[in-house]
Amino acid sequence: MPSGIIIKGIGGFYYVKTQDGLFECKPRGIFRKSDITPLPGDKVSITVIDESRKLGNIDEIKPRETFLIRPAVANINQVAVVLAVRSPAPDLVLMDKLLITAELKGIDAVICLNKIDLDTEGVCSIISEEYKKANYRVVELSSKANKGFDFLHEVLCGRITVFAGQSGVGKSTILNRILNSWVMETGDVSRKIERGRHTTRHAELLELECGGYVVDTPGFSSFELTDISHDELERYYREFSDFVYKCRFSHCSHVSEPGCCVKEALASGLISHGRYERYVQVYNTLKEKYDNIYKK
Ligand SMILES: Nc1nc2c(ncn2[C@@H]2O[C@H](COP(=O)(O)OP(=O)(O)OP(=O)(O)O)[C@@H](O)[C@H]2O)c(=O)[nH]1
Ligand SMILES: [Mg+2]
Ligand SMILES: [Zn+2]
Repeated sequence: MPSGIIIKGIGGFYYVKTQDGLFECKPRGIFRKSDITPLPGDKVSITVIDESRKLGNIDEIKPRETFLIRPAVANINQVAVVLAVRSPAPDLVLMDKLLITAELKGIDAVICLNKIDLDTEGVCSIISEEYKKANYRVVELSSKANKGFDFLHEVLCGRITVFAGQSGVGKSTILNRILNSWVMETGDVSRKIERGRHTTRHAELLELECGGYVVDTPGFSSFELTDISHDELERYYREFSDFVYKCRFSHCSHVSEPGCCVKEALASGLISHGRYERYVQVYNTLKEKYDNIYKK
């Protein structure tokens, strides 16, 4: 039984990339009965029905390492959070929420600071320093000025990466550039990433020549955290991890308690003010939500 990875699903058919090429497959009836829907990114075993016409059945879906809901895609191991230095104005709270979600799901994150050709105010270096301090890799990019793509290539090879971020920051433009230079020909249908409002809501994995896959997603205008409570928020800030367990109170929220080591680290410049202030903002929002549910 050949095995492969689902790169795309359209109208009940799934396109499975195997060593012997791309197969158009139907899932076996058993999946419908057990309520399991195959997803792009799923690693599967198939039975070949017709070798020459490349048709098959999906027999088995391997356990998922990770699972995203929007877009619905499995086995992603890296998220590239894209932000523009300008146009649209950077929404750092939205970016932090995406980073928090990645940490929660155990997906590595890299930051793509895009449209650096528009950076006349030094925004790029401020944001870049802030997130490097928080232990994130930052790729400074411009599709227009053709900058940063060598480093991006290095970051993407061998991983399954989803591009996410605010609407209009340039995700599809980056993906198109990748598509034109580093993507394998799969003999597949669509060969151009759509732009703007019509961006497909169905994820498609594009295979890189150097190994690995990339996935475009429609942009967010807002994004709410789910499955996280205020008292565990600290876990999803990489740069807090050396300090949180040293606070005087074991349940320190790092907002107003005395003897807080996170605040000490902030005062000595080891944690950036912007990230900390946004932590407090996100914390308060989550706490309010909790109080509204449980304290009425
Ligand atoms: N100046 C400049 N403009 C860019 C750059 N990259 C993309 N743009 C422009 O930014 C706009 C939005 O680009 P898209 O690639 O559609 O953005 P997106 O993130 O895919 O947007 P959504 O699909 O809505 O989430 C387009 O008008 C692009 O031409 C860049 O590096 N520099
Ligand atoms: Mg797009
Ligand atoms: Zn504390």
